[in-house]
Amino acid sequence: MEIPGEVLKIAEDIRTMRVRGAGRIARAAAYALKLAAQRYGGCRDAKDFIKYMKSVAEILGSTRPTAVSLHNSLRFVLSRIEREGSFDQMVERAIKAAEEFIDSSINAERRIGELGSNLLEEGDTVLTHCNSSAALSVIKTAHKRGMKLRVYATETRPKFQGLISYQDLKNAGVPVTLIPDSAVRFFMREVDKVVVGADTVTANGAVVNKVGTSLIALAAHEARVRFYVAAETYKFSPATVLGELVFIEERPPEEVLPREVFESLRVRNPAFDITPPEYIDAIITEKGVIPPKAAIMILMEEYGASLREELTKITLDIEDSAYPAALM
Ligand code: RUB
Repeated sequence: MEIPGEVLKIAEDIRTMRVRGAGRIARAAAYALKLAAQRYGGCRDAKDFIKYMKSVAEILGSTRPTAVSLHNSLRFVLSRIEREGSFDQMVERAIKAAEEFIDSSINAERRIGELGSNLLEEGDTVLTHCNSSAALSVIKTAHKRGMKLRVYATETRPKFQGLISYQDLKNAGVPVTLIPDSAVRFFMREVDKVVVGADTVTANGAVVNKVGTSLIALAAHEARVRFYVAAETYKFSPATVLGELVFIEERPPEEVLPREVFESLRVRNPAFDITPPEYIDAIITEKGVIPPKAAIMILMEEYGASLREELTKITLDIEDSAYPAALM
């Protein structure tokens, strides 16, 4: 079944980071599924349609491996299609579910801004890393409420997403200064709060975000500066409840150095790192501000039924195992 060019273009835009940031990626993927449903040209058979939508989801899901938001948005739409009986109902449901996901994602970002802004105080200096719409929503909402803030935005090498944050904050009227990533510890003594985003939150409350985040968390911890993560609940990873590890994307060396230089050098370019829960004061979600250790509760609330099903399967597998139970 042919996949429409516009859908493949969205996948390519995510892969090449023309569309980037965990929230935007998730919304783009939902939109691509909606387009795929609208442009479907195969036979009007429910099974064929599901197969087609799954193959579209597979292409979209393979574009950026770390952000669980992408997979959760695909799962959100696909699981709703599967509940329908007829072909027509499935197409209609795919379009509605994609729109529902996009709307709720935008609302979640706004709500995170409202809840997170309560954590900031008049006169605060805030440091942010990379370009997170959720983190910027916190800062911009506080600014809109009349709070006087100053912001340090890290450059975020090698892709310089910090410049996007800088421009966005400047446009919103927030006083902002750009600093090199390596200057974070130097400036930490002036910082009152760190606010960053997340690509994935694990069941134990660890946060996967742009590489460098965990170093910033260490510097904040050392200086006793509060470290907040702004993350919608669809950035929480259900697979980590079952012990799955988060795959960290490594991007091409061309992003670090021009080809003529790196050809003689060995270069590695991880896009994300992991900040342990011990270094995080709170995660700001649209459902409330939670301690990182409460991540499992969010996951059970969001995915409880399917997780319980998976956990039962694991138990059954163990029971069926030839390995003597007494040795387990
Ligand atoms: C972006 C990044 C952002 C999170 C959260 O990385 O790490 O902090 O995705 O962003 P990249 P948001 O530029 O490699 O996609 O809050 O906008 O979802």
